[in-house]
Amino acid sequence: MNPNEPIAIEAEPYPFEFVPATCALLIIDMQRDFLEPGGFGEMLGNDISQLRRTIEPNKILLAVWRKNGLQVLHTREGHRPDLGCLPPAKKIRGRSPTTIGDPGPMGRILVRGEAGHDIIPELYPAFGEAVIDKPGKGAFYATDLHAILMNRGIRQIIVTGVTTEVCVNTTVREANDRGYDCLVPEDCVGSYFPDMHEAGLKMIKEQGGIFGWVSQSKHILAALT
Ligand code: TIU
Repeated sequence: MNPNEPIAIEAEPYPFEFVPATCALLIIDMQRDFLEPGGFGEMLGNDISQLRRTIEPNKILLAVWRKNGLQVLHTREGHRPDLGCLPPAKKIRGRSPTTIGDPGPMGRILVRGEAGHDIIPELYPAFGEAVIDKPGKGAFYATDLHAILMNRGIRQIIVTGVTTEVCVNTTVREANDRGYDCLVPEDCVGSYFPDMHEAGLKMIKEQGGIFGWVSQSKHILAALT
């Protein structure tokens, strides 16, 4: 594989052509509080198995991506310990008795520095991989992600992680508006709600790929190995 040569892979609504050297793998919010038994997500009554099925495919994709010397970035959703970046509306929305910033099963919920806020060990960032701490659902809002991608010459992004219709979808839309091509491998993204997962993917690839492309990790792996 020559990282400077374009590769085309099977995708919907049509093949995705990318140049590996200028394409980043962006792994969204694979955090303990969303994915682990006993975390905030499960405490709210969500089915974490729908998210946990993405761990293995992400692990394989990440290993192959790293082996090829390609760019990797990770995000975490969370807030300053003083909650200065937590909008009051976000704090109260959901009407749960326990909300963001409160003590939870793995420390204060979605607060930076707490155990539950960190990335699961299976996909832990390696030295040199940027970790973007974001206060919103999208990875571009109030972060330096766009600057980092531009400084590194990145034009295309493979977006994986959780959840399909919330943080993955919002990030793909933000990236699309900034001129990036996005590919979402469907086995590497997940939602607590299978119907929302399907809808989230459909929204990306409909209308001729209005926000990007949808594929499967096996097609990316086949192109890289
Ligand atoms: N990362 C992310 O998607 N955060 C969420 O709050 N997701 C939900 O589905 N709630």
